Amino acid sequence: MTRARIRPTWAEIDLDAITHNIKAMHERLPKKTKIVAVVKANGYGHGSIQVAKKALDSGATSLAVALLEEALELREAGINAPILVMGWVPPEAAAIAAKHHITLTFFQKDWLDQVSRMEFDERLQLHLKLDTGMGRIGIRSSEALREILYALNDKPSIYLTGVYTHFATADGTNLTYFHKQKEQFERMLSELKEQWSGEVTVHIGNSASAIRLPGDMYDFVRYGISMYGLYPSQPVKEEQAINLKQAFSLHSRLAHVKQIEAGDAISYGLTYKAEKAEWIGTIPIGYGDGWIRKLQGFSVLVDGKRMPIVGRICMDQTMVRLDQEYPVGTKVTLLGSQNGSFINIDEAAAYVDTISYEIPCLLNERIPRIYKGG
Ligand code: PMH
Repeated sequence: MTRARIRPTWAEIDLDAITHNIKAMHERLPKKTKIVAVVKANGYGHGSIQVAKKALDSGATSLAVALLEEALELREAGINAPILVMGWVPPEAAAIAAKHHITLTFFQKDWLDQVSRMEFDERLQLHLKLDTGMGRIGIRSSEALREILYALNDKPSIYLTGVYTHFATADGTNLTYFHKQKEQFERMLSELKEQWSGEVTVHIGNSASAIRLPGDMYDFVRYGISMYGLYPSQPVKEEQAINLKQAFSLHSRLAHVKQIEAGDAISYGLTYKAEKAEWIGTIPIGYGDGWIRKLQGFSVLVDGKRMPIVGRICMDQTMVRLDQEYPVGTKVTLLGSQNGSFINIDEAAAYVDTISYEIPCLLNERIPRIYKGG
């Protein structure tokens, strides 16, 4: 049963911003380099199905996720585009992937041995992951590469369609390690080509590397954070190589407005005390929604003006100091724009000492996503 939307707290996803951000990346990339829309973790909290559909309509040619479950959700929504699962999938689940034409990532010989003994109706497509310095998953040595390529020979139920790596520092100020990783990838790729005659697609870039070195991206870029209109880091933002539009905004409405007296305190622990008579608004959002307690002291927009969050953020409610009385039901914008003012997700992320990626991911399914555009 889909439940009626009752609570006045919602996230708005501007799908036209997704189109804008894909076009902005396309303009930088050479014609041969395609875009894979990364929609893992529910499309970085934006909604994987809606974003995937819009991304494909806007020029992305395929999708990438972290889990097989996420790929199946996209298939169940009727999406037929190629999907790559970038994380480790238990070998027993390979048949499900084959059945739904979902490409899996592999990098372990034992995994390959187990999967290659299975029979599938459709051949299972595989991308080989090379660990060139991220230290997470992937083949790390020439010996391991040789061994796994040898094991791939004459396997009728599977085939290698791609090879890729991931950078650990593409968004930083010092790119020495990035270039080291890139050289290591080039070395391993040429070894692969010596030992493997089949056609493979090659992809190495996330948003940061694609923005910075669009000409070096081989066949695909795995476009994640910047497709959502967020910069991978402050240094990349400051380089101003690409103009992005934030797709995600977060809104609510004042549920209660009251005047308090000098000396009155607000919320658990009484961490905020009014120095004079003040108007306080209560917003129905809290850490149970992923609006985390560390945001105490950050601002929200009411009437296009910044109002500070006062007192502890509770599980379901947050209080703000208002500059005047406002009626119950007045719109509050917690992230995004209102009447010409804007609260950037980067700013919220910096305030709680994290990265922009984490903010929409944290805002959970208690907050309905409303789609605009497309
Ligand atoms: N490729 C892989 C393998 C990834 O893990 C990610 C993001 C991307 C591409 C897209 O990167 P971008 O969003 O910077 O464009 N993965 C993660 C992660 O695991 N934690 O934060 C981002």
